Amino acid sequence: MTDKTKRGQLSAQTRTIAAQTSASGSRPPSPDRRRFLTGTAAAGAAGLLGSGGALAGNPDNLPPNVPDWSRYLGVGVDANPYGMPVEFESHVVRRNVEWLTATTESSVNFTPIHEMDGFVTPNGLCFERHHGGMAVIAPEDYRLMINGLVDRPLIFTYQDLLRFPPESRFHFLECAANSGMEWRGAQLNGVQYTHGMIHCVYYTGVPLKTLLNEAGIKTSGKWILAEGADSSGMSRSIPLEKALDDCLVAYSQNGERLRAEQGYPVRLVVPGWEGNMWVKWLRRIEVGDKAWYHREETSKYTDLLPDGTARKFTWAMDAKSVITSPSPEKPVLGEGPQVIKGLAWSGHGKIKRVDVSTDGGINWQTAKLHAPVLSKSLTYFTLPWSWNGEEVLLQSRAIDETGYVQPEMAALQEARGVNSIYHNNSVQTWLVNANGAVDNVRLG
Ligand SMILES: Nc1nc2c(c(=O)[nH]1)N[C@H]1C(S)=C(S)[C@@H](COP(=O)(O)O)O[C@H]1N2
Ligand SMILES: [Mo]
Repeated sequence: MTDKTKRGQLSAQTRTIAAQTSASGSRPPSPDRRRFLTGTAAAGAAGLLGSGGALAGNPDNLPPNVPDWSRYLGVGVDANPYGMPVEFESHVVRRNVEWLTATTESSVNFTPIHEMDGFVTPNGLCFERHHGGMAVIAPEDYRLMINGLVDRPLIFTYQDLLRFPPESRFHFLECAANSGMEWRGAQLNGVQYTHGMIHCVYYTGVPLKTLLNEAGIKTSGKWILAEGADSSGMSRSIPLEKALDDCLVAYSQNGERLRAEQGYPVRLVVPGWEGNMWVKWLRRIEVGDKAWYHREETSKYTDLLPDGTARKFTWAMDAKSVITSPSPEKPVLGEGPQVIKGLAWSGHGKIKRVDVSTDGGINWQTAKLHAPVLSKSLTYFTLPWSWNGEEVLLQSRAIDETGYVQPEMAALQEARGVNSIYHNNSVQTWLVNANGAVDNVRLG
């Protein structure tokens, strides 16, 4: 397909998106914002990196005047016993899409990944996915039972768990439904909504293997059932091989105890595998000889193929990436030098390379991967870029250490049809308009 045909198809597509987005409630750029951006783009010619930026501060605070904060003492050390982000960053929050679910108890909100500098998600910004609301459990009321095909059924208290030698690791958690709205066409005009069902934190906990060995697995044991203590009592079957490999029974995230939203006091960490297996408020692990029947698995977290069969046991999340800036929430503020930023990840190991295209996938450049590049973790990438004020189509493509290449949507649809909701890891396209505004579009 030539550049021209791509652009031709795109215009029609972009119009549908604008129409769809107005109904989606996901903040389409308002006419005012577009005007503002156009003005900024013109001003940008005066020098993006110079003083003529978009932020016009209070002249009283700018040189040669001496601002208030340089003349008076600030508040003392005890003003904030638990520190919160500065007031000017109050727009950096989790958001949900009201029409997506009937209630907030069985619902989801989204991580503002366009605001992340680097690969670590701050605890307060980790997206939440609850099936029965958020359970709040006092540590003294917490128990973890291990039963089933074991030599010694055991019950651990919270304090018991803290006595085992811990392990700490960064891992991403991606809901299998992340980007699920986008299977049939561009839907949500924001990277927070298209890709924000993901977070990446530094977990500390006990290797699940340690606890299973304490209980002693009978030779007939082949699977575990992980069960949550929330009102949904969510449970999942996990093959014993994975349970003994790299799973953690985690009590910490980013150096502090888990947030209630993330399953305090204890959650299961299943590195690289889809989010629904990471059981929160973990109360029981049963060892069995086969997978349990889960009602949801006939309708949820499996992919319905064109021939009517379901693609099941698709636990590992395939390699994926997305440009987080520019994005619909991060318009281009002016011509000239700037940086394309994004995130890449793979449930199969480390990210080996990320390619970025500014012409809708015709030419590709290699982005810089920022250290550390860790297995089954988010990886932050950047690519310096200069915008000439014309429409461009931005894409990123991740390649992981197994050699797997993130697919185009066309290839994914050929294999899976359009009836899937889950496991959309296709290449995302952003259209940068001539005024700097950015839209979610589908090519071809
Ligand atoms: N007990 C319990 N565990 C749960 C869920 C739940 O509703 N209850 N939701 C699952 C799903 S579908 C996902 S995607 C992840 C979300 O984890 P988070 O809320 O930390 O983002 O938790 C999983 N574990
Ligand atoms: Mo999920």
